[in-house]
Formats: sequence, C-alpha cells, structure tokens
Amino acid sequence: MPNTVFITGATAGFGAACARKFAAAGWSLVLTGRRAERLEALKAELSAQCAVHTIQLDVRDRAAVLAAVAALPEPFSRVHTLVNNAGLAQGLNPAQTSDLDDWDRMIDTNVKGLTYCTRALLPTLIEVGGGTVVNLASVAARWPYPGGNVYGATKAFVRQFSYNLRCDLAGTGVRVTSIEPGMAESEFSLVRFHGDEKKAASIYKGAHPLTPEDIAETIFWVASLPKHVNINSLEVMPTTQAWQALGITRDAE
Ligand code: NDP
Ligand code: 8X3
Repeated sequence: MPNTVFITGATAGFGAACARKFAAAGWSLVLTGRRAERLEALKAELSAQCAVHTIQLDVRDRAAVLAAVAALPEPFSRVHTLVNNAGLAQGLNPAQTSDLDDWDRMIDTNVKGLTYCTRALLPTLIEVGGGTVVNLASVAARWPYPGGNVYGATKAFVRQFSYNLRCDLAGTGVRVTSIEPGMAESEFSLVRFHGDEKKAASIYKGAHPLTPEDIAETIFWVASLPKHVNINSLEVMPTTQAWQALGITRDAE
C-alpha cells in the first residue's frame, strides 16, 4: 500500500508543488486548504497518478481540524507523513504601526493551526510508524528583518516546536523536520500585502527567488530518507539572498 501524506495549504505555492511531487512518486494524498475549487482542480489533475482525498479546512478552526482527521476514510486514515505548510505573513510594517488583526491571523494560522493539525495526527503517525512531520518554518525564524516582527516570531515557534516534538517522539520512529526557506515566489507576498499585486511583484523583481518546486523537492527528500535519518532543520535560500534584509540605522549626517 502506498504511503499517505497529509498536506495543509495545498491550494497554492509549496503545498500544491508538494502535492504534485508526492503524486509523481505514487503516494496517496490528503489535500487540505480553504479554497475548495482549487482542491478539486488539483484532485482532477492528480487522480490519474495516485489516490487523492480533499478536505476544505481552515486550520484555525480547532474543532474542524479534529473532526476532519477523525473522519478520514479508509485508506486515507493511515497518514504516514504530515506536511504542516499552511501559513502566511500579513503586513510588513514596523511593530509600532502594525495591525493587530494581521498579528492575530499569523498567530492563529502559523502557530495555533499548526499545533492543532500536529496534535490531531500524531497518534496516527505513531501507529502507522516510520513517517515524518515536516513543518514549514522560515529563515525568518532565526534572522530578524525590519517588519518581520510577529511573522518571524511565529516561525521561531515552529522551529522550536519541531525540536521539542523530536524529544517527545523519541522512540516512536516518527521524524520531525523544520524546513526554513528564504525568499520563494508564490502567493506569499500577494497575501502579505493584502492583494496588492504591484507591491507583491516588486519583492521578486530581479531577485531570482526559490520556486515552490525547489521547496517541494526538499520536503520530498527529507520525507523519503531512510527511516534512521532525521533532518532536524534545513535552511534553504536563493543564491542571490544573503541576509541583505538586515538593515542598520545610520546616524544623520
Ligand atoms: P502561498 O500563499 O502560496 O500558500 C499558502 C497556503 O496556505 C495556501 O494553500 C493557503 O490556502 C494556505 N492557508 C493559509 N491560511 C490557511 C488557513 N487558515 N487554513 C488552511 N490553509 C491556509 O504561500 P507559500 O506556499 O509560499 O507558503 C507556504 C508556507 O511556507 C507558509 O507557512 C509560509 O509561511 C512558509 N514560507 C514561505 C516562504 C516564501 O518566501 N514564500 C519562505 C519561508 C516560509 P487557502 O488560502 O486556500 O486556505
Ligand atoms: C518567508 C521568507 O524572508 O519573506 O518566510 O520572511 S521572508
């Protein structure tokens, strides 16, 4: 029986690229996200390659996450690998002028949503055995940048949560990896700037960013390693990026 991967945020960017990558390798897919029409389109695209089950799911809704996992039909209920990918940045203002609703959305999604999905699926992952929890953190988890305030802090949570999970899961055979990408072109900036296409495009102009496929390759690799190998964390940047975002303030002339 093929392994089953449960991917959150499969409707765009890294999540959709992961769905395609795991499908090409014949894994069974549980694809989740809020945009049902995108899930259905992906299912139609990939069903010839593998078994696909879709769930319209907002990871911020704790009851919905628990119910969706409890209601997984056979054979999709035997989840082997969880890709905790759903997440977002909102705004790039300095903390002193940031919007609290933006901060709430990031904390609710990147921190709370990720913990709900993890807790809901851990008993299954342990029972099935040999699989991986792949958590999408970010280079922003370690490296501060102006306007990164709460986004980076949520990703630092993801990174540390991943490490602590490894301690709790020791002896179960379940692996945990924190993937920490740098700049990658997806819908990420469009979401960060609340749909402002011009602003979003300006982030990537001439930057040679990573692609979602680059990150999907990395995720697939860590999930496919021999069972005795655990990648704890992995930072991946475009060659053109080297912490230039770290600004300094200068004395006035
Ligand atoms: P995209 O905006 O392209 O995709 C984000 C995905 O998350 C979408 O499928 C979206 O689906 C889903 N999502 C957002 N909120 C929710 C929610 N409340 N419930 C369920 N799904 C949700 O971004 P990326 O693919 O670039 O980002 C994926 C992950 O990687 C994020 O965690 C991000 O923080 C992280 N990351 C991104 C980097 C980048 O430069 N792009 C770099 C480092 C990390 P829907 O709207 O349909 O619900
Ligand atoms: C996304 C990368 O540098 O925009 O996590 O924060 S960055």
